[in-house]
Amino acid sequence: MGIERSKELFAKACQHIPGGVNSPVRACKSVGCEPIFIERAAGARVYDADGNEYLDFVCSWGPMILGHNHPAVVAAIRETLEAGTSFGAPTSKEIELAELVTGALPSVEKVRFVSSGTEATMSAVRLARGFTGRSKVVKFDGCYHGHADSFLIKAGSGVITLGIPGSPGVPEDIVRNTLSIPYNDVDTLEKTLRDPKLDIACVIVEPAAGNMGVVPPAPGFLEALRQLTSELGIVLIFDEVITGFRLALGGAQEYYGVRPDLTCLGKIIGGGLPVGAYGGKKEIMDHIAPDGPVYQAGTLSGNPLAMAAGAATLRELSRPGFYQELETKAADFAAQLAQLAERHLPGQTTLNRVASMMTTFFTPGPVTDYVSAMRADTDRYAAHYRNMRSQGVWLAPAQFEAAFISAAQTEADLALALEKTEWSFKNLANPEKSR
Ligand code: KE4
Repeated sequence: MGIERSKELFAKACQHIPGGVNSPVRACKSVGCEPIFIERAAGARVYDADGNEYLDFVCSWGPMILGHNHPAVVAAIRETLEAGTSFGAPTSKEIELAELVTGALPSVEKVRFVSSGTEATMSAVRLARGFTGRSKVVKFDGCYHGHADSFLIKAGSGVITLGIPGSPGVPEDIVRNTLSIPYNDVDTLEKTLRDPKLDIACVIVEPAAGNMGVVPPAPGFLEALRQLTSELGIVLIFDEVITGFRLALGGAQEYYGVRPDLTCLGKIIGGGLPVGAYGGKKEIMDHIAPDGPVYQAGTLSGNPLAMAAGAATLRELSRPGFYQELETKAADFAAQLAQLAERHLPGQTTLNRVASMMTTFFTPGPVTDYVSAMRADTDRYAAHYRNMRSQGVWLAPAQFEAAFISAAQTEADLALALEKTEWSFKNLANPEKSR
């Protein structure tokens, strides 16, 4: 499994691109190895620049729920490409994807397409502020909503944390309007939202968290969030960039039966091309330019190729039985994975799963929020990542991410992944013995 060509490419990339990558996590810094450069992908597999084959559980960080190069998606892109790539004018392709999104998500009466999840969440927060005339945004420790300034604040230390910049370049007066509180903590949530000194415009939440590793909402958490924000006239934003069309055709809001005021989408709705979206109640969305005064725009928003890829993907996801089949595969895989962990690393791991997204935390657990997730042994995760990649199984290069099951992975693929996992767990348990 030599990766010499990837190493050469990485060295070259580092001369021209910060860190040699266009998104930090791809540099594999937290798993102590160099990144592999992917040359092509098909179905459940990716192939690196040295010709090595990997069973893919990264799924491009979520979008590739159908697997790579699904024939229907490729055909839709090819057909659209023949007619041109970008016009800077409306096309019927945007209506097609908008109808699929609003048809799947009853809470989304109107939707605006953008080109990334960050654009979606950034715009949704601006809209909530414009609609309410208030300024404060409440988020949750461990939840990630993209890299817009107002989201890059240090995670709280378990209490209400007024925005402390989480990155250089983010001015204090920007993040002063963002509060971060613990996920799944209804008491702190209620105290914060009812604080008369805080003019809160919105709460933004990952309805099932994926960015501290997978952390499900505690029973009653989303319901309390919905009840409090409705009572207090606060806009509830579900950031469904990961969970949208992942947990169910109707996303987390269908899966958990809680409807937000605004929803942010990305990843899957682009079918592998750059798409983000935000949408929700008509009375709120009608505040967006050109109908209303809240400004948001984008040169490549609604790009026809991306719309076609997204629409082809959602049509496949709409097939009866799709999510049931995915759930059966994911549940069976997770059950066997947990058994292997208990056998070889007893009491040392926690497996959190929500539908077809899951994380093995190397900590006894339970993992229910940011503080408990941070107890994970990231060195052990790094060793597991390197083990699995050496065996041709490609996991997320960071403990605090999700592994994704795709429709393209077969029973045989998942059995192979479990076999390699058992080898790795044995190696982690007895590093000397299984060199
Ligand atoms: P993008 O701007 O990366 O398209 O989306 C930002 C975003 C917003 N909301 C949620 C819940 C997200 O998970 C993301 C992006 N997810 C990360 C991985 N967890 C993308 C991977 C990366 O940063 O390279």
